[in-house]
Amino acid sequence: MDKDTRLKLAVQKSGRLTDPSIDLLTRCGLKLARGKDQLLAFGENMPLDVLFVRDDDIPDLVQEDVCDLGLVGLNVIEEKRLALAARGIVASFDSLRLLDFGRCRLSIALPQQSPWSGPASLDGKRIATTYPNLLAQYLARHGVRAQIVTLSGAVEIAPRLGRADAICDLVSTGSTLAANHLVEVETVLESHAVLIRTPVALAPVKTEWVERLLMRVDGVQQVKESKYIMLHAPRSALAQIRQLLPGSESPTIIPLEGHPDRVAVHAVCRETVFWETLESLKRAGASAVLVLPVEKMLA
Ligand code: PRT
Ligand code: ZN
Repeated sequence: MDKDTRLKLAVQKSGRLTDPSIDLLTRCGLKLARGKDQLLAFGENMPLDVLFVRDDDIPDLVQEDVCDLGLVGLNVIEEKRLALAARGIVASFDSLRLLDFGRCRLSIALPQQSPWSGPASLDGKRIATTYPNLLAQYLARHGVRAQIVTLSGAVEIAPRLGRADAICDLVSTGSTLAANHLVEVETVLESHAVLIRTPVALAPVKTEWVERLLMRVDGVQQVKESKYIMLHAPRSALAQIRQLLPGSESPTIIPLEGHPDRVAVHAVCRETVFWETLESLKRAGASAVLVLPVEKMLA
């Protein structure tokens, strides 16, 4: 019965995606009661429970319909999709939303002294990775014949140990590569976290909650950079000021009592508001400029 009324969402138990995933759900209004075993957290104010697992298990849980939804890296999903395809199975998870966390890239990197003149330089080489399927796809796309050395971790030390000539691994800041004297030469996949769901039809009450959750996710992602700007300006400078407001739709223009030539302008800006923008606004004649954070937004 419960399975028909409560959504189950898989989230990484402990890793890079855990905190931003919980943060997103909290911003979407979910209050979680975490039980003693901490594997399953009960949603107190939504019919949505969270299952904490290893990120690699998330596509399977959605594929096998144990969970309706999952928050996981695109790298994990795409690797899984290819692994299933190799076994003649069509992956059954749909990406619902790209999320603005977990950003990284799956890249090819070589020891500093290795020559590089494009993918053909990998011909006949051994490449260590934990993403054999994505790497194989990349090599095939470039017509390169190389040996894939599949490891379960510590890929970055494989060249030093003499186990590989190159690696294909996740990179975010690049400091791990630098510390291991490796140079990033090609991007195989740009990645970020995604919200996935089972393609299996859900009970109406669950579908409704998926839609509500998506609307809230969109709202949360939109407000991250958004600011509410209030300022006073000469009527004559309005056109210029509107152009200066980053990513804003039609602002609200309010007359100022006793100042027929000046107005108050209120606008939501969907892009970062830099000091430079405020300085330009001031030069255009704006005064009393206030920049406020936006907490929630519903289009
Ligand atoms: O235990 P579990 O299997 O759940 O966790 P895990 O160890 O497999 O995953 P975890 O927590 O390391 O990463 C989870 C997801 O975060 C990945 O699948 C990616 O989608 C995303 N992500 C974002 C990253 C990175 N950034 C990242 N930098 N995953 C791994 N890294 C590694 C990188 O390979 C390097 O070894 O972190 C190290 C530091 O990177 P630099 O470039 O900042 O030095
Ligand atoms: Zn993992």
